[in-house]
Amino acid sequence: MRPLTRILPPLLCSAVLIAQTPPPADAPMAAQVRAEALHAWQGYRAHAWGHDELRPLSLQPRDWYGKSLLMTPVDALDTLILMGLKDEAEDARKLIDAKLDFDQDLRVKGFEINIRLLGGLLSGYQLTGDPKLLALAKDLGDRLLPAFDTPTGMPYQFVNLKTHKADGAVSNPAEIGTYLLEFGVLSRLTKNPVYYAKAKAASTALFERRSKLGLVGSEINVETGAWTDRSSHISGGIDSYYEYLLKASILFDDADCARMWKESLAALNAHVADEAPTGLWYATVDMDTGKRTATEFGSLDAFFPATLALAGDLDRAAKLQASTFKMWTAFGIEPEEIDYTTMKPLDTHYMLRPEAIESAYYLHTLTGDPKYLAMGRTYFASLKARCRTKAAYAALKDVTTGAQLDDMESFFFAETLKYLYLLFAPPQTLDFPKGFVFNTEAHPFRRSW
Ligand code: DMJ
Repeated sequence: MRPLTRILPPLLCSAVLIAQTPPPADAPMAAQVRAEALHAWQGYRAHAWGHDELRPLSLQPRDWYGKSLLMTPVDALDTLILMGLKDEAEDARKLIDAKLDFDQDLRVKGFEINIRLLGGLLSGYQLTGDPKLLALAKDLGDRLLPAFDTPTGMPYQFVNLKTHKADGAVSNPAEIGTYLLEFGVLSRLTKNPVYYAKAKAASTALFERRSKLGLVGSEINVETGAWTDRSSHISGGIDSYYEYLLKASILFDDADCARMWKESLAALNAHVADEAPTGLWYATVDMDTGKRTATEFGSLDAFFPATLALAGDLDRAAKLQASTFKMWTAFGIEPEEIDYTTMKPLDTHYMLRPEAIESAYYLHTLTGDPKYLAMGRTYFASLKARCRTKAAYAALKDVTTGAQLDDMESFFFAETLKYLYLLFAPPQTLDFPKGFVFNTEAHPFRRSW
């Protein structure tokens, strides 16, 4: 049995209504999610084993950079473990041990490689104790470090894993500020402070360039430190910069990150939040004036109820989650982006994204309210009805027509299936939030060392 009182991160949670009993599980639903994860994994296993991803319609493998970095096995490993898919997890771990090699002449995107591969290797190491996974993580961390060699300390977007040449000076807050957790865990596990020091310097340099309103823009030059796009929002390109300030404050008990998070959150709620007739949303505004420039909201933005809930603002989290659920049910599954004033889609893709499900999982865990289980059943039914293919699961090109896309991103295993499973699984499956913090790719990092 879980302890009766849920212990939340001590940080910002004074106003939290703590669920007094562990939220109930739904074992039959958990079993169904597990069976669907197995279906998708077997598709990958049969048609794309050893490659980054499976193309679920043509049944061809896809490698992001021409050569495989085992994106799907690394991203899926901890999900397979948590689901108790022991043979599949062992196969994935052995493949990673035998084949993953970062000594390759590949120009990679630091952000994606960090959250998926470094994150997956570190959580895989923490869950299995396999020292090879930590050695791979250290090797990868060392190869990502040269990206931080800039006049501002904010990293370039790209780095070559072999030559260490870095490029891509015009970056964004998410790609600059989403290293804190992985680099911090790597520092703790290797007892080498350099990784966290670099990541924290980057996030701090970004924070210091906030506007007078306390907001950041969408694009910044990491060589000059000048903003090249001053529009501010919580969506893709900025999202996980905020998420990591909060999570680093919890995972590393970092008071600087806590201060930066609190100040950022106050600015977001004062200038970006929009109480519209259709519900609570977060808009796009000018970072200097706060003037609203767009009323777009999308599937990526749906991470924010989880972040608000973790920070202790359950009321606002619940309100925003109600809005994102409206966005999901209006189309039978959520589109990539809508105009929330008209509820009309602006981008009709659904990329198998996890954020709405992630937020339902956090809210269910933190409140025990069964309405989030009901939401989860809707999410699962939509996914199965719209995205399931003979061999796996496919993204959607158009949520209004149901046309599928030949694409199954590795985050479908790392995040979408994991959060859906954890939502229904018994709470003892993962001691969250007391024992773990998730990185932005849903890799759970232990809160003890
Ligand atoms: C994931 O790679 C991560 O969650 C990232 O923070 C945002 N995009 C995808 C999932 O939608």
